[in-house]
Amino acid sequence: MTTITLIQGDITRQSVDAIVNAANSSLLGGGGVDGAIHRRGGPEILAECRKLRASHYGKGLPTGQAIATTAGKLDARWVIHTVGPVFSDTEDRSDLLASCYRESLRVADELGARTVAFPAVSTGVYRWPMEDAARIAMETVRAASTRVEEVTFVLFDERAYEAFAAQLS
Ligand code: AR6
Repeated sequence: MTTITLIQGDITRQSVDAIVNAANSSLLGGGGVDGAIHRRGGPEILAECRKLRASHYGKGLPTGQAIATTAGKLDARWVIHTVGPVFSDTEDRSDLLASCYRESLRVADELGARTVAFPAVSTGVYRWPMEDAARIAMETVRAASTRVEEVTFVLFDERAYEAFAAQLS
């Protein structure tokens, strides 16, 4: 069984085996949680992202997939970078969002990570409605078969925290 914990806060401050980054397919950084992770983690993470891009993801990391780098100066062993879908009013991309959580946990298992922190993937720049994103995140993590012992959702503000908390009951 995986324990699910919710906290309101900054994911770059978490002490866990792996921190998940809501990246974009370029793997070259951006704003939001991605910017915060690279800022606090230092240039080592970006250097590794560049190498992975050159060796495996010349066209970018596809949406819904996940890859790992070391975590630089963060208090974690790894950063797992996943690419969430941009929300669409006309197309159901829920499977891609669920895939971010599933694939991140699969990578975590490969690494041997036991504690993993997730942000609310796609709910910022990518505009996914928070309540729906919370439902998909929780359902997917609950249904996952993984050796990860604790998943912590690190929600940046109260609205996000409340949306995830509503899914617990
Ligand atoms: N800790 C935890 N959550 C955070 C933090 C933080 N330090 N900072 C922001 N959030 P976003 P996306 C929340 O935009 O929607 C980037 O430019 C934020 O409030 O970071 O998947 C990438 O490079 C929101 O709820 O990611 C991509 O281009 C959630 O994290 C694009 O944004 C996700 O917001 C990805 O967009």
